[in-house]
Amino acid sequence: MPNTKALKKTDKRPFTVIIEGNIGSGKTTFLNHFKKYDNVCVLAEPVHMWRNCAGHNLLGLMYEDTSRWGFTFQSYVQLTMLQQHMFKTPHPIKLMERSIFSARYCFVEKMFCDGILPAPSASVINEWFKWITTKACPSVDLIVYLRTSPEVVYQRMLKRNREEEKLVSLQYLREIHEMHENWLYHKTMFTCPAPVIVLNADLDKSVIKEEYEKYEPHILNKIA
Ligand code: DGT
Repeated sequence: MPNTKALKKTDKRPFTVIIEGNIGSGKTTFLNHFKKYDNVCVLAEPVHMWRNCAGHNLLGLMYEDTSRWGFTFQSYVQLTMLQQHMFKTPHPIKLMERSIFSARYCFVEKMFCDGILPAPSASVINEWFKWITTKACPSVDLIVYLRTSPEVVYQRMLKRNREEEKLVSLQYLREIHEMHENWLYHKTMFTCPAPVIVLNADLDKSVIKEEYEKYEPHILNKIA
């Protein structure tokens, strides 16, 4: 006779939180803060996979020539994000860095609006996105928006000096900021798949811990 109580416990999907924000907004630092909790599964963004897809650095190619590689990159981002959404964990709380939603609503949308991603390519990504989000149902319970100013994240990006990001301008960060703002703050673009809490992520590393702790109960005390 199977232990139904135990089965139910492990079958239950975790309370899922996606951490969103501009490039350099501190998503990794936020996730690292929660690693100390035994009941939290922390999933970092698969940047290492984007940098090495069977030996190809898709992130680098996308920045070098977005018209040529944008579709390829976004297709792979969508796959790796789906893998993260589908990742099963026995932990009752799951934190994810970014999501299939920000990939579609911020990055793909921007490429399409800029005319960099041609309409037929955008349609293919969108059809996959619609199918995935309706049929595979990547459930999200809460969105943490790490809100920053583009000037602050630009300085952080320069400081961390990631090779592929040498081509990223302040203007690009301003535009990506606007996409996040319209989606998660003003809520004028697309729907939010879950309630949003907004943190001041401009704060310096030395004091940001207090900001995290202020919002910790929203994550730790709510189990789906
Ligand atoms: P953090 O911890 O907030 O500093 O996070 P980052 O900046 O390491 O992580 P993220 O996701 O903002 O960006 C990693 C790199 O990948 C960055 O150069 C932006 C890029 N990226 C992430 N997702 C997408 C996407 O869907 N499309 C495009 N074009 N770029 C993306």
